Parts: sequence; C-alpha cells; structure tokens
Amino acid sequence: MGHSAVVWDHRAAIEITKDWNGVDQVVLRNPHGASARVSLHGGQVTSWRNEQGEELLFTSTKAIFKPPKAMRGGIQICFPQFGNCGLLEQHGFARNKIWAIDDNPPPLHPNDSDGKSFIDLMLKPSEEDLKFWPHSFEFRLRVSLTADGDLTFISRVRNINGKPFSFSFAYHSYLSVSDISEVRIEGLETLDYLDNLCQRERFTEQGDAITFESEVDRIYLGSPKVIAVLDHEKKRTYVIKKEGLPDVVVWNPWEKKSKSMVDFGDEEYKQMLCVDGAAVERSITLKPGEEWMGRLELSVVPSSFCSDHFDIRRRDF
Ligand code: TA6
Repeated sequence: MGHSAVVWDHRAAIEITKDWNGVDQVVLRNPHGASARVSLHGGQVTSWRNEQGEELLFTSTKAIFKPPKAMRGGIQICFPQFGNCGLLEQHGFARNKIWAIDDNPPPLHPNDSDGKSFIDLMLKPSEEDLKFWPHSFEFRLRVSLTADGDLTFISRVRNINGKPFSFSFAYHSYLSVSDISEVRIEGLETLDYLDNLCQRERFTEQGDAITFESEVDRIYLGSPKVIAVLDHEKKRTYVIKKEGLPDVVVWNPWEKKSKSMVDFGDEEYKQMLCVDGAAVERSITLKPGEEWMGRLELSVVPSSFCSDHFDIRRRDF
C-alpha cells in the first residue's frame, strides 16, 4: 500500500488574527501542537509554545501593549540601531513600526520552507522615516516554526540602490527561565565583551560559564555559531544557532533596574534572560544593491541531551 505523502502546506498552518491593539497577528502552528505568534507591530514574536502548550518566551505581566512602544518581552527586531548611542530611538525604529505581509518574497533555499509553517513580513521606510534615516532599504523577515517546534528567523536587509548605509542589529530575545540564579550560558567562555554597565568598556570573560548574581548587560564579541542557555530547574536548554550575527547580547536587569522599569515587575528579573543574536560591535555596511542576511534558530532540548550529546565548549555538534 502506497504511503500517502503528507504534504505540509505551510499556508494551512497559518491563522491571521488581531492582537490586543487590533493589529494583525499571525499564528503559526506545526502538526504536533507547537505554535508561535508574530505581530505585524514591530514584526515581534509575542509567543512561542512547545507541543505541551508551554510558553517559552518571557512577557512581563506589566507589559504595555500600546504602539508605538514594543511590548516588554517576546523577540523584538532591533534595526537599524542596537542601543541608544545613535540618533534614533533606543534599538531603532523597526520594532515600533507596522510591518506588512510579503506575499511575493524572493525565493530562499528550499530548506527554509520544507516542513515549516512560516510567514514573510516586509518593512520599507515611509517618507517620514526617510527624514530621520535617509536610506532606501527593504527588510524582509521570515519567521518559521519547524516540524520539531524550533523557531527560526531569517532577516534580509537590502540597500535599494540608494547611497551606502550602515546599521547594527539584534534579535532582542526574552527567554523564559525558572530561576535566574540557576541558569548558565555556555559558549561565551574566554570571549571579550563590551560592558554596557561601564560605558561599553572592553573586558575578557574569565568564567567557565556565565552565571548570574547581579545585573548583567554585555555584548560578547566574535561569538561562536551556537550558544546554550541551561535552565537547571526545568532541566532544559535553549540552543541558539546563528549566522551573520557575530555578537551576543546578554541582559538581566536584576533587582534595582527592574524596579525602575514601569513595564516590568519588581521580581520578574528572576524569570527572564535576554540572549540576543546580534551584530553590534562592527556595524554592517551595504552598498547599493547589496543584501545582508542574519539567521537565528532557537530550539529547546532536555539538558541531559546537552551533556550527553554535545560539548558546547567544542562548539560543534
Ligand atoms: O543590552 C540590552 C539593553 O540595551 C539593556 O541596556 C536594556 O535597555 C534592554 O536593552 C532593554 O531595552 P528596551 O529599550 O527594550 O527597554
């Protein structure tokens, strides 16, 4: 008896609803019950749930769901600037803009769609935007949920034949963790980092793995393609794989800073950690017609898998 090939029609796995502000929100589902939600506001992923329906991203209970500010949590697209060292608003304007669904994206590699449910979004500068950042770009974002429940991002920024421009970038990712004091990051050992708590002064990481006892706000430089964030209590590990993103931003506000943020609970620093695939130290420069691509893949594996199956310190799998 022939096997009926299960053709996974990615469009069948997509539902378009409205978010809390009536902005379109795309729900991606896979055949095993995992899901992700992408708001056209900022192209922000506001939810990523595993097959058991467990939420894997952090969102503050005090988040302010009011444009143009990004909701505190999820995964935010920081472009064309990361940080507040430039002329634009903190982390750039992309996360505060309404994106459009891109019905006719230039083709990607077949691997980038096989067996995935995905949505293609597009951001182009408005006349208003061009007054603040006079560069004609097209930003194509593909957010996918794989059959295994992994969450993947492909960002493609193209210079549409204007003059050359430079930008910095980050996937500002709020991971949900059980208890920050029981979390460690592997893969950043021995790297240099810029410390945002010391005017971005450069230091070298001495630790065996990154652990947390106070506020951390660092940009690790020249990081490997794979980073692991181990949640001891849940015995699970976030595996972050990236391409085109040489840096990793690590941020936990800890107690004092948490109390200073109106859209963040005083104790919520205990349940979150930002680990962002980024390109910050060296901005990316595009000549007319050139395109930059930045890929990120997030998966969650049982921590036993980590210790038994791969040694993050060897940085290969
Ligand atoms: O390094 C991450 C960071 O720049 C922190 O300094 C903190 O400001 C965080 O981003 C959050 O920024 P946001 O603009 O989302 O409040």
